[in-house]
Amino acid sequence: MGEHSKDKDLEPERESVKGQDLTTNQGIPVADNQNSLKASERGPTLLEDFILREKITHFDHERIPERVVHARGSAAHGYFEVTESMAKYTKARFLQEPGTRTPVFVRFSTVAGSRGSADTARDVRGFATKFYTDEGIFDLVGNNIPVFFIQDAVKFPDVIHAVKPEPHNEMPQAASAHDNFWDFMWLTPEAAHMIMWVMSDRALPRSLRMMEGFGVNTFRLINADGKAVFVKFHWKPLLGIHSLVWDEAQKISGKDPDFHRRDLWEAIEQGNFPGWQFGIQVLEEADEFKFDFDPLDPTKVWPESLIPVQIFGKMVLNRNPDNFFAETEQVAFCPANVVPGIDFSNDPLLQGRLFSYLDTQLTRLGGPNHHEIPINRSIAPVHNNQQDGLKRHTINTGRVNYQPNSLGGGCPMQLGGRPGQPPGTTAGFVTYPERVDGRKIRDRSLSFSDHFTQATMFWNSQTDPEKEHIIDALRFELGKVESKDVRERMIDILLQIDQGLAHRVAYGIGVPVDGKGGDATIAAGRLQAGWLRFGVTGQPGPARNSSTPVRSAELSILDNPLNVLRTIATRKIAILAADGVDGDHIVAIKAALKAAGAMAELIAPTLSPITTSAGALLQPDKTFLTTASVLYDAVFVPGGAQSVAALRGEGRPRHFINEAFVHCKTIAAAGDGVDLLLASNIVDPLANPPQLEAALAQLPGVVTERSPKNLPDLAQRFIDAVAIDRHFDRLQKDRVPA
Ligand code: HDD
Repeated sequence: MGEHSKDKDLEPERESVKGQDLTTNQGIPVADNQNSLKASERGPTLLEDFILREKITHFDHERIPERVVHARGSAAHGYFEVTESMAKYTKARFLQEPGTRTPVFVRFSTVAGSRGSADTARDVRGFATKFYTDEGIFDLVGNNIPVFFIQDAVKFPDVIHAVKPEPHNEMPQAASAHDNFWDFMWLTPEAAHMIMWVMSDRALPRSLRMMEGFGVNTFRLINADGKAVFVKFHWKPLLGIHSLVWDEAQKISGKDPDFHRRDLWEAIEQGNFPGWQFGIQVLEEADEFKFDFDPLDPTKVWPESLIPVQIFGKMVLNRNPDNFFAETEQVAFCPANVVPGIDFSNDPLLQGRLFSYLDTQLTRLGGPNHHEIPINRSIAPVHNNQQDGLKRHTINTGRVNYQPNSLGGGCPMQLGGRPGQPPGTTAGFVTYPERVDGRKIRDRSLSFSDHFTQATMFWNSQTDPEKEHIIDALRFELGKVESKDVRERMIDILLQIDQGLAHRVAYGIGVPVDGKGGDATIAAGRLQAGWLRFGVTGQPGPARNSSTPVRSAELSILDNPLNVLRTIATRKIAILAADGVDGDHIVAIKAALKAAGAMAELIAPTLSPITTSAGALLQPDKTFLTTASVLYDAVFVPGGAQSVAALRGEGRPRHFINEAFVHCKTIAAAGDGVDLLLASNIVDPLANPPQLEAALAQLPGVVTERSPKNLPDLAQRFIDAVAIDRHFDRLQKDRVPA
């Protein structure tokens, strides 16, 4: 780019800052922001330089403590819309009328990593939604996994200490594959179900836009008649549920640590607004004891085959934040923020959460006034006599700062007990008058003690490829554990879930399970002895739940009813090309992809325009240096002998295809493009000497056309294959390491 065009680029910016002269924080105009005040040109800097001091002081204090969990996050604005009235279940005003829209701000996060850690770590994802309702803030602070590691909040600091980097050397970052985590896990049998979820592909979302959300804890809804029901909250993604594979996730951590943040940001910038359906599972109070899992136990799901999800609304995220710090970083969610018509259950995990969030925010956001930060402000007017404190922005007026008062006309006045109100009727938030009777006790209900039945149900509900991924994940995680005892005890835990699973993992991590080692009952005895020795209470009881189904389709990703609708909308397709490419192939495939809502990027050896065989110029979007196959959902290689010869001559394009193949992605080629596939070592030349090309065409998810007469037909076959997502049925997929 020449000097001239550079200057031109800058012009609009200069325009936009006209009238915004640089000032200090006191509004004093600044004449020179390039030089500090010195005693002569080469002399010392003067203390008097208030401009320098103010600027450096502010900079020195730019960092605030990161969240102790969920530090790494990405967020967006949007709206929630009621599609079906919820009046039957709740009096919450924002849920009454179909069509009512409520502004929301949603922050997604990983749990274990620091603020700067990579997006694609194996981890639970936070899914926290702030509803700015006209009756105040409702925060639904959930995750993308419907259960949790522990049943009682008193164990939260321990589970988090165990998963975070080990305290002596601060390693490993954003990873559970270390001794402390798995030591805690074998001593925490209630975590067995959650372990299955985090070892599954649920912990590797393809996109924040393609994952479910769950409120996890059990809440209550109360209707206008005062009738209460227990509920679980659900978000169901309109794009379906999709995941990465582990090798890909690890590589993305290096290639683009902002992978999920960028994906969300770009989708919204491009107008591809992500959406979710909002639903609830409802359990009548009368049915509290109907099932033999306890509905208050946060390590259990309510299987959807027993209690279906009813859909009542939808959420759309349609605006990126203006400023990351002001919004995404400073937002403060709290499960205790509920509006009239929504209330808590006695889930002991939820009860502890009600305390923790505001408490942690007092430190993180510097005092008791962080509700005044713009992103946290209620849109319903706030009137009370709370005052002062660090960082107070509100200027309270008048002399009266107490209630009840007569000098201020009684204002602000509570809503209950007003003159003329019939006794017993109260507006405003009223806690559900649940009857509580009993002795104070530090113990756990026996109904919380079946830790393995639902873990087994989760395992049984997975398809074969998903089971393989769980086995691989456990082999990876436990394979990194140095303590032999911890590895052995974890196999004992897995034996309580499924024998086959335990044996496969044991073999992978060198734990012998032959003879008595592989017997679930004997393993249970070893675990009991260990738990007793290390002071664990709340061990599993003898009985297994019987009303839990053997399997439930919504627990699988591949079998999930949400994935019935196969769409390639917003999927990213790589087109590999060099000089001499057949431009018609690119035009045809791009048009078809666009019509299907997908996005295509042209990848070439350099960013210089490439010339098609017909002499047209095409501008590449990326090069083989600046991008990688792991950042795409599928690959297309157009024809053009010269282009294909150039790509064959380089290592990177062949690696690109080979890697996409290993990750089970769809690969298509037209004309000479087929030769690049043949050169990429995805079919074994020794095993298939004369029929190499025929063998290629047999591979699931490989779409080829040597002499393409009907490009739209090829494009349609490509799109159909991309819509299947991964082709896990490929034989020998691990034969070639990528
Ligand atoms: Fe938590 C943050 C979700 C149990 C204590 N939690 C936090 C966030 C999410 C969750 C999504 C990030 C919010 C944001 O984006 O700012 N937490 C959950 C879920 C849980 C859960 C779904 C189980 C049902 N959490 C839990 C327990 C405790 C906490 C049992 C403590 C007793 N969580 C916190 C916290 C955090 C937090 C320490 C850190 C930053 C913050 O709150 O504002 O208070």
